[in-house]
Amino acid sequence: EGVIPQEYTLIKMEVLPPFPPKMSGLEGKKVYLAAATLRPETMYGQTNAWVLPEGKYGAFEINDTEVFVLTYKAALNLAYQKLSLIPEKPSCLVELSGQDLIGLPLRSPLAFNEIIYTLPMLSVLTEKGTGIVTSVPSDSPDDYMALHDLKSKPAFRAKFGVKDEWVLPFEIVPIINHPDFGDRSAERICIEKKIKSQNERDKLDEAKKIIYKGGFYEGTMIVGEFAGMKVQEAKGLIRSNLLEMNQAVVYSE
Ligand code: A2H
Repeated sequence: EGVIPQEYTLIKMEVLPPFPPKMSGLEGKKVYLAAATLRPETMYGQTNAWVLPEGKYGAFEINDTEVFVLTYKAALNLAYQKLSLIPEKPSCLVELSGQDLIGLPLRSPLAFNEIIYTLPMLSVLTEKGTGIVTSVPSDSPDDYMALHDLKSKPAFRAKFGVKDEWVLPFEIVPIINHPDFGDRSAERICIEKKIKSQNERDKLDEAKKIIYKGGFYEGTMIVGEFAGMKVQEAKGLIRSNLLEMNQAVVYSE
């Protein structure tokens, strides 16, 4: 919690009907998991969304037709940023746990995978962003290790009721070429650092730092509308497009 405001892009990950029983009251509305990211240029490589299983979430009315699933804290911030049906007051239609969200099928902007699923990650912080994270295992060591854990540990899937078909078909999607770590930089650094699971916090933080620098300043987009362009230049263009298409909104905290 610093004093410098962090500006995120909230990616509107559309929940595909039919909704599960707890969410049946939302039928007829456009419902989105709102994922906070600092890397909108990586959205091509999304393979899933992450929630904290024991986290508390809600479905909040943003306007007459749109509902965002996120934490109460994020809904309150959004309400002060003019994104709430009731001005300056979150309007919660239904309270949901992270566990309730696991398995929801989503359609997310720019993702090459047409349908992706909502899965558990134990390092999601409910105090940061929206408590919803979109997963890009090509470029995020956290995302890579959490997906690796789910893929390689059937007992971990079983514990959270995760079906094989929500996880096993999803492979890394190369999207950015990193000068030193190639086009699956997160996997590469996790192997080099011998990171064994999503719980190795210090090693993962170190891995993130190492690939971020080169990736951002010298990385090149290898897919999408801006293929061939440096990440540094493409980032703002991709973000503007997402905002213009109403597939994302600005969020600061
Ligand atoms: B980033 P900062 Cl490809 N709990 O998006 C844990 N992590 C969260 C979160 C939460 N509540 N909310 C957002 N995040 C993640 C993409 C990405 C991200 C890539 C590479 C690095 C990266 C895809 N996941 O972040 O602490 C989100 O993951 C590296 C820092 O506010 C968000 O951007 O700086 C980032 O952490 C925000 O972290």
